[in-house]
Amino acid sequence: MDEHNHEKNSKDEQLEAFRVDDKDKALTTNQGLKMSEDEFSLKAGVRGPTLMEDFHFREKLTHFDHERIPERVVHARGFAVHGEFQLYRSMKKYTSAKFLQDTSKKTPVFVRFSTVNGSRGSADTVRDARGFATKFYTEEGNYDLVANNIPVFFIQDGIKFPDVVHAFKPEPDNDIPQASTAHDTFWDFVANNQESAHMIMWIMSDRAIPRSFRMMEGFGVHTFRLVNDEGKAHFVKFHWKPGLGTHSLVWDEAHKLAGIDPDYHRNDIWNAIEKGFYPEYELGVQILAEEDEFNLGFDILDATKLWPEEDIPVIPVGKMILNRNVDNFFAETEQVAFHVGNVVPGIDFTNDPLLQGRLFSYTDTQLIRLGGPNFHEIPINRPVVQFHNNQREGYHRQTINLGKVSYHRNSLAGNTPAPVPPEEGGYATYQEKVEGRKVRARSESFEDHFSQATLFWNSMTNHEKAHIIEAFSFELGKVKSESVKQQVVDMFANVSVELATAFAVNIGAKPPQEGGSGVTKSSPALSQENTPKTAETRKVAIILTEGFNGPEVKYVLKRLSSEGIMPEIISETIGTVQGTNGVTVKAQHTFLTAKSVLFDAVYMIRGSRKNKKFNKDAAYFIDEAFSHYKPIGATGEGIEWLKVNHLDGKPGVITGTDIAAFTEEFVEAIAKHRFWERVLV
Ligand code: HDD
Repeated sequence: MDEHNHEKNSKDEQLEAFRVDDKDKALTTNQGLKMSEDEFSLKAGVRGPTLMEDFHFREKLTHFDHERIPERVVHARGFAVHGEFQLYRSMKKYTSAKFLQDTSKKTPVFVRFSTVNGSRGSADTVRDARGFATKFYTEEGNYDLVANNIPVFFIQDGIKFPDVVHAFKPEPDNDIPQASTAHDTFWDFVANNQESAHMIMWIMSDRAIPRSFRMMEGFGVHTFRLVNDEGKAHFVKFHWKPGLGTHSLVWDEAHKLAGIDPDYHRNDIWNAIEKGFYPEYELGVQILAEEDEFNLGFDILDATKLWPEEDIPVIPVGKMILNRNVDNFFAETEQVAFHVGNVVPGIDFTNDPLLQGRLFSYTDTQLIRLGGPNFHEIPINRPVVQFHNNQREGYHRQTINLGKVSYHRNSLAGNTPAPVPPEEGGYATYQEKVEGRKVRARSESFEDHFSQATLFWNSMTNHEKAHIIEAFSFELGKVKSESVKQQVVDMFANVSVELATAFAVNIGAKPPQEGGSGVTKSSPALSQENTPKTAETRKVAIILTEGFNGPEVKYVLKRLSSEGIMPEIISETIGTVQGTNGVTVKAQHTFLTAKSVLFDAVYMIRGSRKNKKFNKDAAYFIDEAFSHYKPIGATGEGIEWLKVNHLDGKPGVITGTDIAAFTEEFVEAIAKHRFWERVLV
């Protein structure tokens, strides 16, 4: 898809002014001086010493030496894309935010997805929460929804953020392990900070190994406030729901992908957008009247709690479409600066102590990361509306503010820039009544750490439960301290005795005698089994060699493409492969470049009788796909193949001689994604 087909939105137009195309241009220094030589430093004699005078050498090397900026202290590894948001129902009843009132407007957005724990160069598919940060460039200034793909958090108070991050980052003596929480300090933190129980259940679940950024939910986590034109407030939780549904990898697959394609999620979304498969997410809100603040059975200011969707439905209000990749990773993705405190009139905060901690941290971190107080002037961070105030100077200031006045109140500039009354769109903080004594303490209403962790467990299907047990067993299996392992078993006995017993046995700890939180309720919305499933954009590996059945393959490829499925062909060599009836196809891969974990399904057409290595690799490929529960299809000689490899007749293995019927069944299987019942075969 050619990005230039897009109509430029206001953000894109603004960015255009900063784009530079160096192609076909003369090489100059940063001072604009054309240079006649760029490969050799200036020397006294061709074998002599390099001269201090060489300004070109000095400039080139100095700039290079300063190319890196500090990576984000968390969410260092990320990937961002541009898009647009459009409302389908006005939220005027609840909020004066213009971008949530006008259904005819498209608001430009920039979204950065990230892992939390790993360094900038770490792998995409590690077990972790994912960041899902959206900057809305609204007509009233930037609004940032800095969300995660998990609706709750590890801790309840921002003052503990450095502790949880220190515990889950690599251990400080040897900087091991990278991008993994499978180590002693993390689990020691968990066992000794039991408010983490609910979030840990999510982290041990399939949610922490998403199949794609395109297939993740997003959650604002905190309870925020919406305030309408009359000044009336409602509590709100924000949700993003992906059009393709919420889907995951399996752990073995995620592990292998980390080596085979550390950029797996980057490639996935970049390629989808380049091919015109634009990811879509619906914005949803859960609304709670102020009068109901204390009626939910938990404290809505506690960030370890979600509002079950069956109790408070998620109202869909608009759609975000991501339709353009960045031009430059550093300029855009690396330099974008999000802040939970970037709000517009009609959106306000609550006293959630985690949210309050965040309100401090985000500006502070940009100051060190982006090197000064003017990071809002970097093109990707600029609002699409003008900004005017009396802030001046500082590193890298770009704006040339005119006149003598840079203070308020003044008479020389008619007391401008002037504050704007709320009726005319000026931001006014919601006048919440507060009273209390100054205390450092946890509210009693924040003390239940296990009920919702059990709710989550109760809501899982059998295979989801099995994955959680496997994840605990893996992570704690890597923990060296016997005491920490036992503490974690004892802690999670409060969530579910069944769960704690299962992983205690696997890790050689003592299973609990009793426990449970007494919660029997479940919330179907928490299980990924209840999310939409589709064959669209799933990747299918097509295995064939010379002499394949031309008409059949042509038919199947056409039908798969019409469903938005993305087939890629694997053969003995890359390039043209000749089939019967004059049909040729182009193979993109050999088994050297294609591994089964890179695909969602396999279609086996023909192996090679001559090439033993090819046959062996194909068998390994299909066997691995089978063990990851993926749909497998075969026609013609492929059917014999599956028989030899004892896979025919198994769940999700589709074969057929009637090619039309086979194709329909195979497409259906692809839309099912995984055949969990294979655990039993
Ligand atoms: Fe945070 C980055 C999301 C709690 C402090 N956070 C960051 C990013 C996301 C989140 C998505 C990456 C933004 C980007 O792509 O540039 N953070 C969350 C969510 C939280 C949360 C959903 C809990 C509800 N964060 C949290 C707390 C604190 C921080 C409690 C500190 C008190 N977060 C930061 C930070 C980061 C950050 C240190 C690092 C890089 C940055 O801000 O720009 O300020």
